[in-house]
Amino acid sequence: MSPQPIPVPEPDWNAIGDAFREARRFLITTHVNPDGDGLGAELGLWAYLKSRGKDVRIVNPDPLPPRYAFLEELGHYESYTPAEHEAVIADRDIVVVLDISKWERLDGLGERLSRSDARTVCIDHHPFEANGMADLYAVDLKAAATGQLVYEMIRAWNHEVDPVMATGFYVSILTDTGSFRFSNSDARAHRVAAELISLGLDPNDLYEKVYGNSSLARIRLLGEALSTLRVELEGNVILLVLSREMMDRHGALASDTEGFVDIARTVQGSEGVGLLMERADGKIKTSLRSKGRISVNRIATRFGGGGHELASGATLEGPLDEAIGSLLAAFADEIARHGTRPAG
Ligand SMILES: [Mn+2]
Repeated sequence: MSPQPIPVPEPDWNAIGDAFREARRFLITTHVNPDGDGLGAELGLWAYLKSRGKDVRIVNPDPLPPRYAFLEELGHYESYTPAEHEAVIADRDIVVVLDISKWERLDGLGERLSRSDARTVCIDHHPFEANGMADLYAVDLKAAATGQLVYEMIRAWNHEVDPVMATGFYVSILTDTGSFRFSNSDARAHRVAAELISLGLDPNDLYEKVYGNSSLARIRLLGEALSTLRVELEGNVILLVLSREMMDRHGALASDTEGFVDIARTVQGSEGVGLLMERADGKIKTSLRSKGRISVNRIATRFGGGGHELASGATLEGPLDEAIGSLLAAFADEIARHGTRPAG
């Protein structure tokens, strides 16, 4: 028997507006390995709350990836350490969790926040699991980015969007749509982007800051990853495998691998793509993509991860060879669910 679908809590901006009005001290956070959407949504919400005279801190499980260092000129991002943040967390009225709806994806910070007395508001566009994380949810699976939802929230309150907020929201949409290429690049995402541009934002400048700024290590690692990519399951699955040795030899950071999986996804004829990266702690970070027929969210969920139907991720136990085997077995099951394509 398949489980009953869980009703998705649609955004009730009035309820969130009431909660925000009453509160003074805010903490904003997003998932581990923060991406452009989480970080952009945080910046926009941070700038909005500041403009309302609120005491607001962005505290994340991980530091800002170097690619997004330019956001630091606009907002202030903190990386969680228990000693430094205990007092901050203890006096918060509201915790706003962006781009994720489960504490597990916030590591130790999530564990601490789950014991906080603060009200929790979750704004997200990932498949929803009713897990009681938040007091108030705004989940919209059709939103291209969480930053787009935060923008729509602020506009629903008839508040002006200033250049800092606009930058955050645009970075959210730009990165979560893969520069307006993915299936979520709908009219609504373009409309919001157009509104942000009409506020004076420079799309080329932001594109260059996010994508035109690769470290040499990233490009060299990409070259090696592409020349060693593996074609598996009769051509249905492409794997990019990044061993610790490769990462270290190129001096690459985990954040340098962002987007590699989307390049591999362009290979014709495959159903899905997986990137496996061996972390310093021996665990294997994976990013998964589907070309449309299979659900990589279902695969990621098997390993305690998640995401969207066509783009997901999870962290697997090492060693690398075993993780490759487990992932391929999960891909094989998922492909079998949908039947194989006719040959030729
Ligand atoms: Mn997102």
